[in-house]
Amino acid sequence: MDTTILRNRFRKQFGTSGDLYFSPGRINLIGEHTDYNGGFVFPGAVDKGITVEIYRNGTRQVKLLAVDVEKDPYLEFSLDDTQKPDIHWACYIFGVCKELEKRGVKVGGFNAAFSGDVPKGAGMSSSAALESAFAFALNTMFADGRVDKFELAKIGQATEHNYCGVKCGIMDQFASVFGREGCLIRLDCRSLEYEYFPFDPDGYKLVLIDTCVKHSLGTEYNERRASCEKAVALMNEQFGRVDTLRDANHQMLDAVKNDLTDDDYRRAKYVLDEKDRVLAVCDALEKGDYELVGQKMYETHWGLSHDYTVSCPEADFLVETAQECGVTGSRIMGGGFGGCTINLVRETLYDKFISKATREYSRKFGVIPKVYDVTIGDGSRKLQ
Ligand code: GAF
Repeated sequence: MDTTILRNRFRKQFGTSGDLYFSPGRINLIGEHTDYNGGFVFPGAVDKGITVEIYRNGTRQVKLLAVDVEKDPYLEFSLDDTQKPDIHWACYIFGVCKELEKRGVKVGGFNAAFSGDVPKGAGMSSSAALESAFAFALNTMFADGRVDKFELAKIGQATEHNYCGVKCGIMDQFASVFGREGCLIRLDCRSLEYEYFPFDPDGYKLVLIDTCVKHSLGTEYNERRASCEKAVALMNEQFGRVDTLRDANHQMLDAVKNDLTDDDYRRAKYVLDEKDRVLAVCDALEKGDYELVGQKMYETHWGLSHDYTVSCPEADFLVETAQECGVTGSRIMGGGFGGCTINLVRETLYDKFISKATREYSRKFGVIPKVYDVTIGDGSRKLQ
């Protein structure tokens, strides 16, 4: 990302310059809504993210400039405030300060400006990029990097839970902090064991198509999580030792079906199916069987659309178009309700697919979808 504008705005606002930190957004190949169910996910960091310029100001005051925000881009809060700010973007930074303090870090006042190139509301987790950028920077500045990377990811997640109203899992913050260039990460969200998978499928590309339907996670996302928790509680009552859907199987779910609403049942069923799909994709990747990977991506999409009900007509249309074009795999990515589809497409088909998808989408919805070629990049870091 070109930091010229950020640096100029910082200097104009604060009269000096500071250090630069960066954290990325993420993609996810497969394993959607499995993270808060103790399952596996397969994300990677992207080369787009949030850059923060920051320096200590020696007070208890935090002074913030959101360079990309038009309305109310400047805000201050005190580290002694107990109420979170009224402005949504500032809650992420307030939350990160509070969560670091809970873990014993003596955060001091600072001046910061931030800017990003990860599209907001596109399902690439710009919010995790923001949390991780500040968590990484403040940990470096005020704790000499003492807080480990696992805890930095948990700080971002706790910020979402406690200050932003989203009961998310750990995937987005983990991918943002732990990302590695050219690699996807197979993450076990129960144990947090992880493994880097070099991902450079010969003859294929990963491309995102943005429906431009902006989503922000909140009530509907939390309702999905609550459905899973209801199913878990019933199975735990009946069978014991069911802490998350990771501990359950289809037979157990069917045994409690009559005590669940149809929505809750189908949502829990989707998660159990997805759990199996992620493991099948791991095997397929090891064998270089990208056609099978793609088939599983389609299956995930239909599960997300019909059972988990987090898709939208725009994403369904893009996935159907991909299928008609013979694209290897396609599905809605991230929390859902809009944002991007992720597509695994043979290089020879790429141009034909992109032009058909953009043309037909624009004709149907009156909006030209954005296209982002995926480059898998590194995680949180200080820039030189
Ligand atoms: C959002 C959440 F933040 C993640 O934790 C995850 O649940 C994802 O939706 C769905 O897989 O990005």
